Amino acid sequence: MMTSSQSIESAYQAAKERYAELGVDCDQALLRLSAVKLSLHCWQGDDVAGFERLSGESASQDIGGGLAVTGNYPGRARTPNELRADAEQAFSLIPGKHRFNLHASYAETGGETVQRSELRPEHFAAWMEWARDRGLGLDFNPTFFGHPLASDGFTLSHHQRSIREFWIQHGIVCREIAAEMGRFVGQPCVNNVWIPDGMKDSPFDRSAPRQRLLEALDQVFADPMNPSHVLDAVECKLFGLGSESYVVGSHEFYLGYAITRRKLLCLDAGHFHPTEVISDKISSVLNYVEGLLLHVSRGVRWDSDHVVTLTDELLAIAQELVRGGYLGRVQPGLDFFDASINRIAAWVIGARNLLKALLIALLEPADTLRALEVAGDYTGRLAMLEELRFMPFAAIWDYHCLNSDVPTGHRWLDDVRDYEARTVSQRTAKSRKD
Ligand code: RNT
Ligand code: ZN
Repeated sequence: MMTSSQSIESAYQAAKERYAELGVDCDQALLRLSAVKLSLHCWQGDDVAGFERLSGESASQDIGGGLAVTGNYPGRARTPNELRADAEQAFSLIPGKHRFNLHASYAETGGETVQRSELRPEHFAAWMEWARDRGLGLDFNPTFFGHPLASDGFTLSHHQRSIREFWIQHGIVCREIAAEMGRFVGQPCVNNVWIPDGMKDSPFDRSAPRQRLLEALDQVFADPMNPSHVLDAVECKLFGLGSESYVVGSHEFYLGYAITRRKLLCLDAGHFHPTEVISDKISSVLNYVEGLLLHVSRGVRWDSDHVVTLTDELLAIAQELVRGGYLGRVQPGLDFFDASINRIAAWVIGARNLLKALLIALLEPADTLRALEVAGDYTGRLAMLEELRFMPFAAIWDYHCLNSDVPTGHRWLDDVRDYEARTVSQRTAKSRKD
């Protein structure tokens, strides 16, 4: 009997020959896949709760900003150490070396109350040490929600100067924190600005909040910073819960901002009309912006943040990145939150799916398809694309997992269940460990 690693290797050899017949080099595809660094969002691990409030609050608390986490699966991370342990467990099941994406609300202040406008890099020292020790990159986000000064739905575009200034200051200190993170871990930290500002019902004045936002952002970004430490990104949105009629930071607002101020544009897959897809936007906006941050997510009806599955749109996003040669200019990140299933499994499913989609895209016979298209042979193009859907990419993926020391196939779930039995299920709403 063959051992499972032998059978994975022989399946790989057979699949590799099939791909070679199409002119595709599987080893090369895996090399390219290994270089991809995903940004794994911390907030799936604890339902976007952060550590500013006391632990033990119900998982479905209102985090504000129109963000709603539904579900009450037991065992959410309640402390920084639990979240780090859970993230490590997830990373151990995802092939490759990646990045961890933090929000300002995950500061560790040692029990002290620190205003968001006064956060400093030292409040993230433990995160930085943890990341550097494990060879992880870090990304960052100022937190413009879940705060009394955001409770009326406005932050950087607030009509009241003092509130606006509080949030501008928050934006400024977060950039400094992000720059220190990037310097410390030795890879640039993407600092992404998303604000919830908007209105439930039709505003009378759509213009003034946008002018205020523009000025506020210019103040946040006034200090030129070293791009090898921090890269600024701005995230647009069409509507949110409670901001159905008007969002200040709309697509056009931030597209213009990113172009004129040379920022990265963040496209979140769940932030557009239900039939609108971000895959078709990538090759357009990259003519004008230097780079993109992607929040790969899955919208379902009114929710923009379901766990990423291997959908046609996920494949289309991955294909755009590979076909357009954009992997060097686009930072792929995940953004979803589901509290109804094991949270570590949610991370692993989403991250493995994004990597699988990239692998499938890397295994396309690009030259052949381009030639067919240029020749006007759309019959051949369609036939080839349909054949590709049924190629043995699972054998290539398994081989990649084997070589990356992570479980192949569905075996990763055994590790998650084991960890759950040992650790996560021991957590109760009331106990607090560190
Ligand atoms: C909200 C945005 C934003 C958040 C995170 C928590 O609609 O997508 O990216 O999900 O900052
Ligand atoms: Zn997002």
